[in-house]
Amino acid sequence: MHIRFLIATALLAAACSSQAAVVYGSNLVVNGDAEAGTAGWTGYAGYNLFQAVDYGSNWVLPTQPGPANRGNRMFAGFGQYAVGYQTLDFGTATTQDTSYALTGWLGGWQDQGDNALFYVQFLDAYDNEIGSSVLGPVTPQDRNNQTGLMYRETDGFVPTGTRKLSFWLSMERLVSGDNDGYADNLSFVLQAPPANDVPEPGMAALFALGLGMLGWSRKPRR
Ligand SMILES: [Ca+2]
Ligand SMILES: [Ca+2]
Repeated sequence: MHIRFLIATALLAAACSSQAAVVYGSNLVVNGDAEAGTAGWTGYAGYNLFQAVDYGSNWVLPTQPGPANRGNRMFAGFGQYAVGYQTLDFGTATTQDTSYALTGWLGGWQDQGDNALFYVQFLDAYDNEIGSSVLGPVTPQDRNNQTGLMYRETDGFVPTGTRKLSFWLSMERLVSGDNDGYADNLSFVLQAPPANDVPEPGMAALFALGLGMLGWSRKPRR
């Protein structure tokens, strides 16, 4: 009897970990605040990966416009075009009426037009883009020609059938040697559909299976 219980538990654990399921209410961008350098981000062939730089006189001062909780580092461009991305696979499609909030701080240097974009792709199981959302660019006019970062946000509903997300951060250099497209505190958060929607059928069934087998295995033997 013990074996069956263990198998049921193992199956349940394996199914739940591989069917990662959709995570609500927390930031799904890995290292969106640059505090871990460029960890979590992958470069794209033919482009430079952006860099993580310390707040300071070469870039944005700790006292210049930007997030209050900016930490020690932010992202800055590198070369003429800098690109990095990360992809998250839920292993299952998002439920209808799942909504999202995309937020971040973007900016640049003085009156230079160098800028940053934060772009999210909604992908189906075959990596087709079935929707997208973007923050930026923040222009020198937006910043009153002041060095710093400005808060941007947008929200909406996740396209039905979305199974993966790809987050893209890119910077474009328009003036002088440094690529002064800046970004920090990038965030993408999902909100669950209203409670009366049907729960995730796969996991519900697996839980029922696991608990059913557990109950069965505990029946006294005589
Ligand atoms: Ca930071
Ligand atoms: Ca520049």
